[in-house]
Order: sequence, then structure tokens, then C-alpha cells
Amino acid sequence: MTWSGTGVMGILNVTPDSFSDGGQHVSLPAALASARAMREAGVLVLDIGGESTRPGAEPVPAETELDRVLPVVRGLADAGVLLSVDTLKPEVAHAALRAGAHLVNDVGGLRDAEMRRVCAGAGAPACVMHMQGEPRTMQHRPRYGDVVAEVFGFLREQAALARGAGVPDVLLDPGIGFGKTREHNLTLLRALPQLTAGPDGVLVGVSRKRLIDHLAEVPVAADRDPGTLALHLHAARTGAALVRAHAAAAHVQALRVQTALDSPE
Ligand code: HH2
Repeated sequence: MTWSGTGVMGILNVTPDSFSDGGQHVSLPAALASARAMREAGVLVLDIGGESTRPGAEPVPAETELDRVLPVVRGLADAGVLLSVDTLKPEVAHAALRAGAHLVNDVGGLRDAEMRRVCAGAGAPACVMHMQGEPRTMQHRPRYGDVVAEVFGFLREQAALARGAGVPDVLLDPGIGFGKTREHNLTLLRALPQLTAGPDGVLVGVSRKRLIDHLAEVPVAADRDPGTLALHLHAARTGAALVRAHAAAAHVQALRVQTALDSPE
């Protein structure tokens, strides 16, 4: 998979409890309508998730996740847009890839050998994200010695492990908000050029996260799109391949404007 410029990964959470869009796409027609709207807006990838990983979230059984995700993947398999499945479970990734998904977004960073085998077996690229701990407890006093060295080092090691297992391509994601304080998140965002200078594509996802509240006092998640855009435009300028966003159309528009500005005739 080759990337040129920064693409938008539109978020489609088919969950009742995601922190921002929970409950909005629970019915299949609503999910497909949102997906088609994001495709029309120009997203490169749709990221379909059936389990919330917000801080404090409890895991859901695989059957529940499959019941949520598979009808949406099947309904969009011929929609002319890349489909990503956002899951920690190899069995969900496997079934979604068979149903028509193109890539796996694993917030567990492909630490599970079975997840590496599933991606390799399907010839599917994967996103490797860093998370300290697990969603249920990850925001209880996260600690690092050197956050940049630890997070980027982990991503490079997991990428090598994935490629060694036969995963054809990987995207690296620092996992903003996943076991990180405001300072950890800011330090990682400022250090992004170190990650984008490497051979792998980089994915950044800050969409509507609590970091925006910490930086700009925006307590309601749905009000955080302007702050999200500011951070995602920064990620794009540093060379990120993909930004993961709820407000997909606004992102496509802003990135087109930034690209035009940065490309003098
Ligand atoms: N963030 C969330 C979920 N998946 N995947 C990647 N690669 N990077 C991220 O930053 C990321 C992710 C959390 O956001 P969201 O999907 O909006 O909420 P929830 O986990 O509550 O469904």
C-alpha cells in the first residue's frame, strides 16, 4: 500500500458507548448512511469499530463485536473505499477481513501473535498502535522514563515483529490518549517528525479526545473538532500518512487547503 500526502480515516463506531459517536450508528441503515457520507466527502479509509476503547471501557465478548461489525463491513464491501476493522481480537479481525475489510487497526499493537498470523494470512496491512496498560485502567497514573524513546521504540519493534511474521505493511500510531498524560501526549505530538522520518507510514488520532479539553477547555467531546483539526493539521505537516477523525468532511477540506498552500505552482 503506498500513501501520498495525508489521507483521512473516517471513524465509524458501531457501538452504544463510544465516547463521542456512541449510539449514533447502532442501526445498520444509520451506519451505512454515515459511511457513504464520509466516502462522498473523500475519506481514504473507513475505520469500523465494535468495541469502545475509551478510558475505563470494559471489553465486550467477541460475538457481540462480530454482530456489530460484520453487517457493516459486508454492506460496504463494494462501496469503493478502503475498510479498516478497529479491534483487539484476532477472531474479529479474521472474520472482518473475510467479509471484505482491507486492513486491521489493532490498538493492542499486534502484541498478540495470533493477530500477526491473521493479518499475514490474509495479506492485510495493519496499524500498530501504542497503548500503556489496557483501556479499563490505562489513565490511572501513566508513567514513562522517556516517553518518546519508549513509545517510538515499541512501535519500531512491533513493526519488525509484524513484518517478520509476514504482515505486508504496517502503519505506526503513537496512541494519543492511551495511557498518557497531557504532557506525554504533547511531547509525542511534538516529536512526530522523528517517527515520520522512518520507513513506515504514521497514523495519528486525536479526534475529540480529552487532550483537547486539557489544552483548550472544551468539556463536551462533540465540540472538540476545531482543536482536533489543529492537531491533525500539525500531524499532516510533519508527514503523517493518515489522520483518524470523526469530522471527516471538515478534515478532507482542511487538508486539501493545506496541501494547496504547501504546493506552490
Ligand atoms: N483511538 C480510538 C480508537 N481507535 N485507533 C488508532 N489507530 N488510533 C487511535 O488514536 C484510536 C484508535 C478511540 O477513539 P474512538 O474510536 O472515537 O472512541 P471509542 O474507543 O470510545 O470507540
